[in-house]
Amino acid sequence: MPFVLRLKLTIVIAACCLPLAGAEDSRPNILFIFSDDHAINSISAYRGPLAKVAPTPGIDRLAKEGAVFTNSFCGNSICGPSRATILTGKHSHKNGFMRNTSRGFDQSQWTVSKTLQKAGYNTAVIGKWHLKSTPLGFDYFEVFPGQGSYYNPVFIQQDGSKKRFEGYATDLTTEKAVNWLNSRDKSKPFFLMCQHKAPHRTFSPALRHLDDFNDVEIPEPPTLFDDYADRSATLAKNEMEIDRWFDWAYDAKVRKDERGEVTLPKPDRYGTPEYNRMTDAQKKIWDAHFGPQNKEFLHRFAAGGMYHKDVVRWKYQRYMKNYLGTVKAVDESVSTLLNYLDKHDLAENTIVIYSSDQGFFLGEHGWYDKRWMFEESFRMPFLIRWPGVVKRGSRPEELIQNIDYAPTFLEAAGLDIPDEIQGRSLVPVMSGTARKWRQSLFYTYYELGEHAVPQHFGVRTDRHKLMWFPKTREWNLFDLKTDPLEMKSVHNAPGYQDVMQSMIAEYDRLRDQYDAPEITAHP
Ligand code: SGN
Ligand code: CA
Repeated sequence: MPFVLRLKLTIVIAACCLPLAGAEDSRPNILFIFSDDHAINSISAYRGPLAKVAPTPGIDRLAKEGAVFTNSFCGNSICGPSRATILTGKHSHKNGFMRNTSRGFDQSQWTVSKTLQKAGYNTAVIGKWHLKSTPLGFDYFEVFPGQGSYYNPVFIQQDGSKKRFEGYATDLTTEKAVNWLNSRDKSKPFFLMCQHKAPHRTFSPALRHLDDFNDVEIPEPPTLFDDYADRSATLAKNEMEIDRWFDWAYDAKVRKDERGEVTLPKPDRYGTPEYNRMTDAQKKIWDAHFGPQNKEFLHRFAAGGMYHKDVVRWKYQRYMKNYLGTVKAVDESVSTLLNYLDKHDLAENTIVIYSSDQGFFLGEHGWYDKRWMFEESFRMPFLIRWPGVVKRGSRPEELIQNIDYAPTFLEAAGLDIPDEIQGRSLVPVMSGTARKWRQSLFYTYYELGEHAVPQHFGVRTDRHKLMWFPKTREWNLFDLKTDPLEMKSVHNAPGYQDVMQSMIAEYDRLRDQYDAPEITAHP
């Protein structure tokens, strides 16, 4: 049977089944596996520069059995806002959660979890939430307070109490997701958001993965030593460079009490909160890994044999090995959950998605962190398996955004999409029936200064990207075909004036379409 027919049939059956108590509900389950700050360059299904040294076989299984969306983006590259957009299908200015510092997410508004729950789905969210207010629209939740911790983390229980669990955050989140799958109401389809803390800063791997990259040299990005020329003056003012901002103890894991007489240059502001949370037995494993390597580094550094760039390179290797180490447990989580579906005969009727709240800089432009509209942080991974609807091994190229997730879930569940939703269901794209799709994406970043990233707004087509920096009143325009690394703005280049005018017009059209506030305006 053609998939469109099959889909329609599923929806009809679902609609018929809904009111009948006891009748089987055949609507698809939705398993949404989500992580925090996972850049596509560290997922091998995206075939990026790290695919060889750090493969992700668990996530790649989704690519083999489903689709990898190769042009998937967020609307505002920061955690809380991305999550609020996923729940509401709306850009930040419409759902009100514009910054991580925004007041608690307004739960009185429409959300996809409330709607699915009301329509008879058994719903749960486990792991990172980061929207401050108590989750609503979930039959079950167990979430981290704020950012959560990697080792022996605390989870907020449904009765509001806080409970500490011994173990590693990613493993515990997976375990709790599996426990919930076992104990859920099996007469209903489920919607489960399994949301990991990893690989967010402070990039702390499961202890079993600490040694995994010991003998590996991680390839450096070509822009590791970017000088920020030819772009907005705000770039050089960033506070997220591995060189000047990657903290020695906090990020690079060279603890103060390990250094003896050696003085390290700045930045050296923070301590090692994750280490302090460990049991003695856990610390022993940590020390066995980092201890000798730190000793060797400190010796070389003190002997004067390392020049400035050598130190940056050393920090980059240290950063990436830890970041990729945390990804390993996330990847194992995906495998565990897929195996669970197989074992319980759920794989055929469960939509599985892997995504992350935004991208991340893995040394590109010399950076860690995200926020900028540059490709590495603007892109979100999006892989989906849905047997019978999504073509196995497909790689759709349409421009998609996190506003599209909620309407996709609704269509999958056979529900109407309210007019107020700003995104579009991806079902026609993944089933190959979309006749007309969007040609451009709208971007907004409203935060006011963490990591010294300025507010900026913009539009991206498949070929060009326009950015507007209101504070410094600068435009930047990138030709992604001739300059994929975004090293030179061509907003003033004579050959680009027509493009510039049409991109400004497109930006204004999108501001109007999405009803964006004055703050995004330009003169
Ligand atoms: C914390 C991090 C930042 C990070 C933000 C936002 N510092 O403040 O480096 O950019 O979170 O991340 S840390 O010292 O607490 O690690 S987000 O994913 O939650 O948006
Ligand atoms: Ca994040």
